[in-house]
Amino acid sequence: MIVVHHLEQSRSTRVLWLLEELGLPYQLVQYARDPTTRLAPPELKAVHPLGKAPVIVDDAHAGVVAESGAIIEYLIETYGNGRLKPSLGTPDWSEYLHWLHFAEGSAMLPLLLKLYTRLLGEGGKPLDWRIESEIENHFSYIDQHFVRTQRPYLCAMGLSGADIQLSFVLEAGSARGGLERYPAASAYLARLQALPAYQRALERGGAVTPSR
Ligand SMILES: N[C@@H](CCC(=O)N[C@@H](CS)C(=O)NCC(=O)O)C(=O)O
Repeated sequence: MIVVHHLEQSRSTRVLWLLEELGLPYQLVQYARDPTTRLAPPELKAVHPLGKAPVIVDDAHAGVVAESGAIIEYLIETYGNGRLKPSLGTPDWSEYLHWLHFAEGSAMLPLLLKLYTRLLGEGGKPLDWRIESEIENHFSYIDQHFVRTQRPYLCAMGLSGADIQLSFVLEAGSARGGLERYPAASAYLARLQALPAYQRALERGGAVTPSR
């Protein structure tokens, strides 16, 4: 059985959601964050040297897989039977790849920079304008995608692994406040949150972000 190493209030909820969408059984190993630093506990380093979540262990095939985008691709390719991804070589497929990689490769960076520079207090202020303008850049890009395409999900085919991967960016945006400035992106997040498999992932793994 697939084992999911899940850190509370984190990106790893995406993996639970995907497994729920695919209807695959999985064993959940839960980790609590350090209450002061919010970092993962050292036990996660025994699973993967980076000590971060998510990590899965699938002894039937790959063994240990870390990095949420890789895990999503791995699970869809191994167990999806064509579900949750567009057909190879189509324009929808290249869009799928774009969004799948955009989430961690581009959109998370300014959010993380904001998190860290806030800890610097006044010292972080000179960077604020650039970080805020990059957050605006990425969120309006997502918002405008939905305005332009009028699609319910990122790809023309419907719900895909890219939506699951991008969901955490919007959850993080909602947790910091201000997501309502992007109405199409906000409505998209609400659509994702209403999906039954998403709800089941929350029931098993708890909230995605701390309550505001
Ligand atoms: N790009 C990686 C990021 C992994 C990551 O930073 N995970 C966070 C959870 S949201 C974590 O484990 N943080 C705790 C720590 O760094 O100690 C992925 O998408 O899997």
